[in-house]
Amino acid sequence: MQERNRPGRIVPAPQHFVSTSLQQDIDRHGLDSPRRDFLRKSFLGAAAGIAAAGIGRHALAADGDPAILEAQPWATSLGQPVAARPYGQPSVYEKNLVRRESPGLTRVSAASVAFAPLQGFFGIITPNGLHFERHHQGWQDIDPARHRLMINGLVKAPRVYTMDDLMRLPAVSRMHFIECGANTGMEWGNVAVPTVQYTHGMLSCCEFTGVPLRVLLDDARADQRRGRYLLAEGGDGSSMTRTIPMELADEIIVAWAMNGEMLRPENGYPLRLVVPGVQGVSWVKWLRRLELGDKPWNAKDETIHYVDMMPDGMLRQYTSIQECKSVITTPSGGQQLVGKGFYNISGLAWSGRGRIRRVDVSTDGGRNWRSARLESPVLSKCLTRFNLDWVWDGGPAILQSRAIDDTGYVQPKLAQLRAVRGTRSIYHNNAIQSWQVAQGGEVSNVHVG
Ligand SMILES: Nc1nc2c(c(=O)[nH]1)N[C@H]1C(S)=C(S)[C@@H](COP(=O)(O)O)O[C@H]1N2
Ligand SMILES: [Mo]
Repeated sequence: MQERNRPGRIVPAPQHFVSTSLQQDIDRHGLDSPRRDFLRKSFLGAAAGIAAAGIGRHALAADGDPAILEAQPWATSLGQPVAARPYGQPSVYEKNLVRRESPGLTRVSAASVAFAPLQGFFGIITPNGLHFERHHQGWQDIDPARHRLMINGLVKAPRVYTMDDLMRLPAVSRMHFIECGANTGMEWGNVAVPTVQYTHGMLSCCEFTGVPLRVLLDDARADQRRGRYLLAEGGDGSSMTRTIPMELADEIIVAWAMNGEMLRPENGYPLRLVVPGVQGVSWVKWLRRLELGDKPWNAKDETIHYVDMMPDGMLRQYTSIQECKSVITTPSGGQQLVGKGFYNISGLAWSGRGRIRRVDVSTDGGRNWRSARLESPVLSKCLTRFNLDWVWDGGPAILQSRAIDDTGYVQPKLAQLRAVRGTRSIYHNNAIQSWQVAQGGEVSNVHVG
């Protein structure tokens, strides 16, 4: 089962996840949300515009508020002991923030995708338990003692490594995004899904730790002249094999860790390939073999799948780099603004070719643009967080973000992308996303030329 969404099979927005996400966003943005109150207080004094907008209530107006007048149970009782939960868990109040499967997208859940809840993330790092997951034949929890990595092909000294062998080698740690080539693939023809979780949630970003591929290739005495393409093979039942051109080799990591701990089983434990800037399918999980060759392999996942359908019906092969893209994560589809005044527009930008240079934000559907603040760090082939102050006048608005990377490439409008790529593709939709804010504050997914 592929991330396939043939014409006529565009996935509608099933009613139940529209309401789930609304519930979630009422939790997140409703007046009763503890986070909202916290945000209101921390905004105070941050900028003159915010003070004028009057986000927090004046202390006198809080008169009669039990949350400030009465002693709360957490202030008058003994808390839980240390290690009550030996492996930490999120607050019960965050239980709606979970990975979600898009109902009807695939026939079986073992060959499917669970989308990351981008609307609830801060900064650029994806928590391990909320990393998106995409499997072609289900996930496995592999015994590391029985896992091996073989290096063969155009090498003078073929090798087999145990995990212990690998973890003795010099390691590096790098922060990179991973995006499935099919991310936003449901939106080529028409509005298909309601929230940023489903439009852009095949996207995550971690600090990965592992051994540079170069170290292993040197150890195996790779043929530098003839060895031009690497075949990466996974240990699961999907026979996942991908061709990787050696021009990319310098940045590739054979990784065992994400965000400071061993990989999660869903994400390839105990070993996965990290191929910065390249679509997720090449980040082979449960990595068991690397074979050096002199030409592309034309494996099943690079001939009938993971090819770009062009307007003339031809299929374009080996378009592996994820081009520059961005999306506003809040306010975003399914959320509800709670009255006019100050809001922080926040989102993510990334490019498979390098660093983000600038992100412009429009609140009027692309007529006027303002440059957003890029929060540090701004790293190559990594998510970049952007923020922009916005005072909502209570009227209709269309929010868009447009990223520019350090090659000068500008993220295209939907109409520009469709003019070149048509509407029948699945992969590599990096168009500008539009969120419509209605008079009443409801935010929804719309397509704007
Ligand atoms: N062995 C193996 N590797 C794999 C896959 C798979 O099914 N099997 N799925 C690929 C696809 S299509 C993507 S988008 C990424 C998803 O990585 P994640 O599940 O860690 O988010 O893994 C890739 N690596
Ligand atoms: Mo993918």
